[in-house]
Formats: sequence, structure tokens, C-alpha cells
Amino acid sequence: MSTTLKCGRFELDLRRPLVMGILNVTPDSFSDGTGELSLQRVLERAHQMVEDGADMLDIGGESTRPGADPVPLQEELDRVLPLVEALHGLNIPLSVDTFKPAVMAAALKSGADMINDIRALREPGAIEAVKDSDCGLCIMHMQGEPRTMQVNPHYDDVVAEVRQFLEARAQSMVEAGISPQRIVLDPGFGFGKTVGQNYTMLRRLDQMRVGDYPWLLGFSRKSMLGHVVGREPGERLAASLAAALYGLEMGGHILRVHDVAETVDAVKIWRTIKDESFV
Ligand code: 9MG
Repeated sequence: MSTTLKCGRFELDLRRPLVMGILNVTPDSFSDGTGELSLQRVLERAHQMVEDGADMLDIGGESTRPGADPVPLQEELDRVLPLVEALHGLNIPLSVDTFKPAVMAAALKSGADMINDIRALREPGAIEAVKDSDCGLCIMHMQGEPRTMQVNPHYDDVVAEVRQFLEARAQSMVEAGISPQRIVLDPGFGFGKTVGQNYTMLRRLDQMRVGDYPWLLGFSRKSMLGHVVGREPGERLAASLAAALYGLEMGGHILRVHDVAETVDAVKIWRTIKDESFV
């Protein structure tokens, strides 16, 4: 495996797991009390995540939850760009979660280091928007569209099909001139998969590896956890940590999480167990 990921201003060392803090820049996550988005509250959360040990931040202006409404382009730009600009001085890699090529291009111009695309750069113009930069690229698998993806997802063999999809996308990107060292893959837990299909993927993650590409994994607070433990999203911390550590054991490299401090502690214990010089 390549042990580094090129990511804009940074070259990330993947020999230890990295924790990516989720910053959903939406009015329902950070309201100012009148229902409007509070930039101040988002910034406070970002600073807290950095203090808690986040290795990178993932800024998203459009919810990707199943059934979520789309956000117009200008609104997404207005949510994301001020954050990228305000956080640029923090000396931490800034990822932007978007599938819109215009947002990708503007975010990179504002200083973003990575693009996290749940549509795997399939929108027309997406590859062109990122190709000539040096940003990291997270390429995720999703069957269908966020609005409808959980309506009866179907695979003959989820492990083989997700793997083949990721392999083909990575190959297209490399053929377009993108360095493989910029690419990280993500099986897309919860994106057009039944609960059973999600657990099958996690159990067999080692069989889904594509070449030397690292994995970014997102389980945090997801319904695949809620389904098993019977808890609401805000009460899924223990379940999220359990899945995260299993994901590392199966070869994961970057964990995308809401609860940074707790995940950083859990990862420290996992690393200590792995460290045979610690006797
Ligand atoms: C935006 N987003 C929500 N869940 C995600 C996941 O699991 N992976 C990635 N890459 N992005 C996600």
C-alpha cells in the first residue's frame, strides 16, 4: 500500500489511522436560533474538532442523508466557501464534500485540500474541475441518488459490484491524468445498501481492496448502527466507535466521524494494542 495520500498543501502519512471530523454546514446542524445558518457556531465546532485531535475536516453544504432535499448551487457555495476561507489558516487539511463541479472548482480556488465526492466524479465536468489541482480525492460508491437510494437497493454480489465500480472509477481518473497518490476509496456505507449489505461489506472489506488505494470509511451515527442497537443518531456513539475500530482492523485508513475526541481516544487504544513494542 502507498503510505501517503497527496492532499493539497499536505502529504498525509497513512501508516497510522486518520480521523476526519464532519462539519455539516446546514441550518439544521448549526442554527442561529432563527433557523438561519450561524457561521460563528460552525467555526467554534471546527476549532473544537481540531483541539480534540482531528487530522482533517470535511465541510459539506448539502445533506446527503437519505431523502434529503437538494440545495441550489449558489446556496451551497455561500455555505462552504466562507468556511474554507476562514479555516485555511488552521494548518489542517480541509476536505469539501460536494458532487457539483462548480463547487469543487470554487472550493479549490479558496484553498480546499481535498474533494469528497459521494458520486465519484461522475457529474459532467467533475474530473476536469479537479484534474489540474493537487487535491486529494475521495471516491465513494453509491447506488442511485440520495433521495431514493434506500428504496429497495439490489445487488447480486455487493462486495464484487462495489469493488468493480471503485476500480473502474479509479482507472478512469488515472487515465484522465490524475495521480493515484491523490485517490482514496470509500465503499459508501449506507448509500444505496440494505443494512445486511452494509454489514456484508464491512465483514469482507479486505476482499474489496482495489490495488494499493487506501480506504476512507464512514459509519458515524448511521442507520446501519441504529438498526442493530435501536438508538437515535445522537445516541450511537458506542456503536460508531465499535464499527470504526472494526473498520481499522479490516484495513481502513481514514475514519469520517462526528465525535472526534472519542474516536481519537479509541484509535489510540487500537494503536497501542497493535504496537508490539509496547510491553
Ligand atoms: C458525505 N458523506 C456522508 N457519509 C459519507 C461516507 O460514508 N463517506 C464519504 N466519503 N462521504 C460521506
